Amino acid sequence: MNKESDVNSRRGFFKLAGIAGGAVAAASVSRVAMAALPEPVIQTGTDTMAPLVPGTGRPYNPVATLNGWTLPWRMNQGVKEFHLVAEPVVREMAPGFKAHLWGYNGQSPGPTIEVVEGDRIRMFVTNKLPEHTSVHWHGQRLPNGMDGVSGLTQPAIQPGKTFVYEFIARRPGTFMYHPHADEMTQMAMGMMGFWVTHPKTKNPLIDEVQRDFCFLLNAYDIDPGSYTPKIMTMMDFNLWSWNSRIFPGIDSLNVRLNDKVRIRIGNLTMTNHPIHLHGHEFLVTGTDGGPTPKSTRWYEVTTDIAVGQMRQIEFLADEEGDWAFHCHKSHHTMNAMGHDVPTLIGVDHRDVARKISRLIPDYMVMGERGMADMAEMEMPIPDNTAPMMTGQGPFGSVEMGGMFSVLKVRKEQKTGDYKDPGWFKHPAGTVAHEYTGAIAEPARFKSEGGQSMPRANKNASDTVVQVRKPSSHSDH
Ligand SMILES: [Cu+2]
Repeated sequence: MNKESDVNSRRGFFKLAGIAGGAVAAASVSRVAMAALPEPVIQTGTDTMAPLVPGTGRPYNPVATLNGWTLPWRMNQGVKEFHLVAEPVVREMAPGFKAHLWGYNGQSPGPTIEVVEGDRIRMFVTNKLPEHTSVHWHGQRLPNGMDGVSGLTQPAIQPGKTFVYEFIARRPGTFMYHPHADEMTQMAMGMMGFWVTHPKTKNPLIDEVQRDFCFLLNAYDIDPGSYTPKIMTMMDFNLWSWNSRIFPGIDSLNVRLNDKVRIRIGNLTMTNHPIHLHGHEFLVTGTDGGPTPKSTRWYEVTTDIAVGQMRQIEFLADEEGDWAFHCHKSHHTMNAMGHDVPTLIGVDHRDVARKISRLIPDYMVMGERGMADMAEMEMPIPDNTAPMMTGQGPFGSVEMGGMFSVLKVRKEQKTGDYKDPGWFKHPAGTVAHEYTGAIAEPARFKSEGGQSMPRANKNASDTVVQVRKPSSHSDH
């Protein structure tokens, strides 16, 4: 995540700040560019870009977009001009796994838009998709005709056309943008992005923080071995992603010990995601509606983010370590589950699977001792399939995928440095370890206890059931 955007600097159009130095970005615009549309800035890398320190306009503390970037703008007589290009993109969702998506400016999700409360925004949107589109500025106060609902508030932007949206960013907060034209297709294909309006002056409900991250929850249904999402899917997604990346392809969130940290999370999937942080308690300080009143805040370690919602969480990172940060729906920390695959717990199928996969490329089986097997076996999987649960930690496989990352809190992390510090070096004697001493008989539950009333139609014999690992993936 420490690569500078060579695309941006090569063009000399905008420069991103150095990752550690906090150098101020220079914005210079050629005379040709001033006369025409702002040249679109395209980004094809998947690293978390250093926050874009504003070179023009009111100052603010920029956000870091997880495995993403902020779109540079140009100032044109006091108006901030951006150029979004809606287009097909290739997104590497995890190392070795690429998806053919739709997005903006070379990426899905699109770049984060950062402005300041009171800014006048002019947003050029060029449509390079094979069908019409529009952009809805989710959560914004704006003139009705700028709301981006094709058919209702504007004609759709036809392929090859450029539209312009113009409005004032009236209230500070976290917003999203996405098409409001053939949404089912376009959002299932990855068209979405973040928008942050920073406060103009000190706001009693918006604290200053040392780290400010943002990412979108999104989901795809891409068959093993294929490249393009299935757009009709409503329930059976198999790739649960943050900013169209899946663990272990999601960058860690790296902070300095005792940093105040803000994370803005938007949900543009078809289901809710209880997002859970280890080792710290956080407050929900904002929604898409703006900062929450202080009297409504309470500490949590999990917050549910419903469909179409944004939640902004804040905490003091005062515990050193590598803290898991993930969706608490266990199916959402898995990748590329085959649907309708048989449960084969108790069967050693490694050799069988290899043979079958030669005949049926999509064939996958569940692990014989539960799903943890899948992480360690060298399962033959079709080309371009996201590996299942392959995060490798310092102590072995993490057995996770999908919506999972790590909050890394370090004493020696420098202010403003977002680089990955590597694995936590645990102080001696602070890691759970095998116990080899004598073990007393453990206490065990002895009786099921009573009941509130006698049961009618009691069966002649008792029934005992066995819990099986789920064999399908359809009930989430
Ligand atoms: Cu989830």
